[in-house]
Amino acid sequence: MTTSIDPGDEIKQAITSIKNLNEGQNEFLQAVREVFGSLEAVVEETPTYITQKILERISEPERQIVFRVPWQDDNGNIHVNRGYRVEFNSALGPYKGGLRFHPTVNISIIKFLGFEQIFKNALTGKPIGGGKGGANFNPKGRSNDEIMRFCQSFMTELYRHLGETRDIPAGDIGVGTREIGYLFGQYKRIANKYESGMITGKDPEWGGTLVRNEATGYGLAYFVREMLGESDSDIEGKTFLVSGSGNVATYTIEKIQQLGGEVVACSDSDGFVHDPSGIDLDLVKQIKQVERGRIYEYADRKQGVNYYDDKSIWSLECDVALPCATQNELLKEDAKMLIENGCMVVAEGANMPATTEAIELFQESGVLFGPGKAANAGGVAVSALEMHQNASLHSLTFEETDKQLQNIMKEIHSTCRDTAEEYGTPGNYLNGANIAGFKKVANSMLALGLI
Ligand code: NDP
Ligand code: 2IT
Repeated sequence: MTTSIDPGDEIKQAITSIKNLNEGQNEFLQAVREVFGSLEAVVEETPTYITQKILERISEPERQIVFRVPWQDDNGNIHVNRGYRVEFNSALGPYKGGLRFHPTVNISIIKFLGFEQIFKNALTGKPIGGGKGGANFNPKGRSNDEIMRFCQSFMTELYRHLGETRDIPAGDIGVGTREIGYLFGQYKRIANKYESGMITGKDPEWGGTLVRNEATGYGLAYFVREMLGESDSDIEGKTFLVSGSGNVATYTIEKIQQLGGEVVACSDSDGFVHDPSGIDLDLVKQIKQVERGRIYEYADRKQGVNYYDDKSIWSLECDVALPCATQNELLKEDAKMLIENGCMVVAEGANMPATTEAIELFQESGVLFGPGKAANAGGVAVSALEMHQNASLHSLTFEETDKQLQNIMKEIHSTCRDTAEEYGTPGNYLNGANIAGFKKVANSMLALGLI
């Protein structure tokens, strides 16, 4: 097909109009630029994406819900937080994506996460659209009762927008099995129905799926195994750095260790511990999951461990770096240190943890880079399995679900690798993930008419 369209120019123009419409939403614009940066050849091949304004439509949420969340602390003081749910795209299925409770949450953060989620969910091959939500609530230091009251207030407003065929939340930063329980309990009470499939990440005792808790971290390890396999290498004997010590970090460490890798550091937002003899995961779980404490306590309790709060975890030597904490936690300077120290592979457990400049450096230096929308898709993929199991009233064993997770991660890896190759950028998983995810969603949008 001949065309007068200049793809690079069209993409630039679309980015400019999206920027003008979303002034100051830096994280969202970063995510948009990162995806659109991979699309030149795609738009050249299919100019309909331009004439049908797919770039503008795909970057505008179908619906954005912002609401007041009033709650009372244990001393009777009243607090007001802001709640969000961005229902971004439902071309492939009902909105699906987590909830984040963290003081930094704002519309830009929720929109970047929702935007990423659209393409991540497409890569899983499951029939799920993209959405994200949360609140600028800080759970740190809050009692169990306070957390429960907050979750109840949050769900009292949000419940009307949710449902197993409409919008299905799950966890993210600050939202784990405990919070999912309180959220589900309040939904059940208001809606007066036991609608298991309206939320995922539930405790397997009452409707959850085995492996969902571990899925993001395990999935990341499986993805890294595939990446290393491309150069006939494997996890056994390699040295790993894992940032964070929450859900994703913990189960990444667990699976990497089971596969024979040596994890020598992990962190929280205050600092990191360096344990050259290998991270003792039982101790991390005791401190972070049982006591809800801080990672410096690890160094207090184990000999030969150093704690640092004045330098970056990425200054340590490693073969593989796995950022699993938060967005923009791995900067250009960090990338430089990792490359100088011989790091071969970086894969994102968190969403957008590496800055654009850091990614560019990795790619220029031949470091294999696995983007979050592919590498951390195991969490939402097992959420989809949870929805399936809820709908069919049939529960799978841990081993059965884990096997499915391994197959899904293998499939996502080969999709990214093959798509990158097909579009002339072999080894560029970022392009592969962006192109494969985008095409699936864009083609479905075209098929559904002007939506
Ligand atoms: P958790 O709340 O369980 O853990 C978050 C971890 O990251 C904690 O160790 C936390 O430390 C640290 N962290 C949070 N904010 C910052 C910050 N500003 N600077 C440094 N460290 C920080 O969340 P998850 O493990 O679930 O999520 C981690 C990442 O993985 C997020 O990017 C999330 O979006 C992504 N993700 C999560 C999935 C899931 O299924 N849960 C699925 C796919 C991606 P501290 O305790 O000090 O705050
Ligand atoms: O970023 C993510 O993929 C998640 N927080 C999990 C979403 C989900 O619906 O399981």
